[in-house]
Amino acid sequence: MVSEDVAAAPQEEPAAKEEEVDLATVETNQNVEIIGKNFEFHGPNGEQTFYVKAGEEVTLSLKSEEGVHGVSVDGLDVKLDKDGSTKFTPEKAGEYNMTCSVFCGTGHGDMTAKLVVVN
Ligand SMILES: [Cu+2]
Repeated sequence: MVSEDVAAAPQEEPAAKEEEVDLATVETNQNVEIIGKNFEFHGPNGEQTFYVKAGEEVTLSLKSEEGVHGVSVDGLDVKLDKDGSTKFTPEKAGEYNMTCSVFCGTGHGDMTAKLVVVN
């Protein structure tokens, strides 16, 4: 049933871009679990965007499965310099970049994830 005539069907692309998320109804999870690898961050389900509610405590945790990494949330005073967890309460809705806070090698700059705080 696989025909080369049927070129890429774009509607079945895996969710590489998450632009169509409705922030009013998006599912949030105050438990942000990040897995660090050489060289990427992702959640338990492969996600790289994490949605949390403003004004409620968030637990951010990092577990490095490969390499040694840290996580820093740009624009919020939140940082993990090694595996472990920390708690914070984001007050303002918005998008925050999470980057690796430990220089871990050639792919260090690729280690990003996004924290989206919704009201
Ligand atoms: Cu890193």
